[in-house]
Amino acid sequence: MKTIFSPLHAGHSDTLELVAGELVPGFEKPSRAEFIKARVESERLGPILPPEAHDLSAAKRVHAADYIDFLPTVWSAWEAAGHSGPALPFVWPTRGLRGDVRPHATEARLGFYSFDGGAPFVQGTWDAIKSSYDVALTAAALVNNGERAAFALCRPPGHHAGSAFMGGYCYINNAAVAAQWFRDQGAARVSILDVDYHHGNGTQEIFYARGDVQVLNLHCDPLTEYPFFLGHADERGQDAGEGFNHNYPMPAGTTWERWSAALDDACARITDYGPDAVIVSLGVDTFEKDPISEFKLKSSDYPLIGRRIAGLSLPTLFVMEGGYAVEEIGINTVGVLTGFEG
Ligand code: Q9C
Ligand code: ZN
Repeated sequence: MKTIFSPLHAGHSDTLELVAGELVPGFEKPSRAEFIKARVESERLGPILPPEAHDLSAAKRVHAADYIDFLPTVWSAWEAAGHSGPALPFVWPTRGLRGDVRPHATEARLGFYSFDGGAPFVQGTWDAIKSSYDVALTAAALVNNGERAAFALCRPPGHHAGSAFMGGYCYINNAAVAAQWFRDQGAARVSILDVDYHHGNGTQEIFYARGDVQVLNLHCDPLTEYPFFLGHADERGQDAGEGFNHNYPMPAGTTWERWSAALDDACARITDYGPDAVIVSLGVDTFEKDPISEFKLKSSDYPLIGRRIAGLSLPTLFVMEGGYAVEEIGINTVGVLTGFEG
């Protein structure tokens, strides 16, 4: 299959994140994408092509326009305020505070448009976000034009980004953008299968009241794992979306046996739903050696994921999400893709 990749991801670098009271180098770093690209090449998965530039209208189909318009302004406003290190929020309009005021200070605007402090901005962040969005749409177009599958090597990832919030290394929800784009091209129904270790809270929020995009999430139980405040088993969708959201929270320590049973159940639900296309939010932070995760999947399990997804016999778009064991991220990610190709 073809891979879409942009080198502009690399400008989103030297970020910081808060871990246990200390600011440390961000886990979501450029080498992730470079290791994946190198493995695509060494495994001869197929051609690696650059994205085509898109305007932001497809982003505004799933995100609030004011949120999308804010993102390109962050770094220059942060610099103009006299800062040089990564831009991070530290205040949020939580319960009991005013959600209707619009402060002018950049740190406050960052808090208004985020659910955590996990989406830092540096000089190259906007160009990376935009390139990741272009990568997703370009790969989606390949599938829409008849390719059986395509790989959007997106960086930064997207599944924690909601209609008007960033967080968890995510800014634009690339998988959600692609799902809506398929709908706008004439697909009646689309399924999003999120296999990242963390619950795709942004994706769920975007489609929660819709029946035309089915969302299935396999992840670590948010009672004990990030993002905590969404992703529980009783969240089934609302209004027109009732019954079209499915969460599979699993405990820390989960291995292939339990994880694959959830995958089988999710795949059966996709078949029952009968979508025109499936989008896989492909995180490989389920890996046993992932530095921030607690699942125990092995490298030999990843081709089996691809094989099971291929069994759906649907046009399939793979969109890169998480995975932080950089030495093995290429092996595991491309393992899914080669397993899919059989
Ligand atoms: N320092 C994705 O996988 N919390 N995002 C990390 C460990 C944030 C993960 C805590 C995890 C975000 C796309
Ligand atoms: Zn993740």
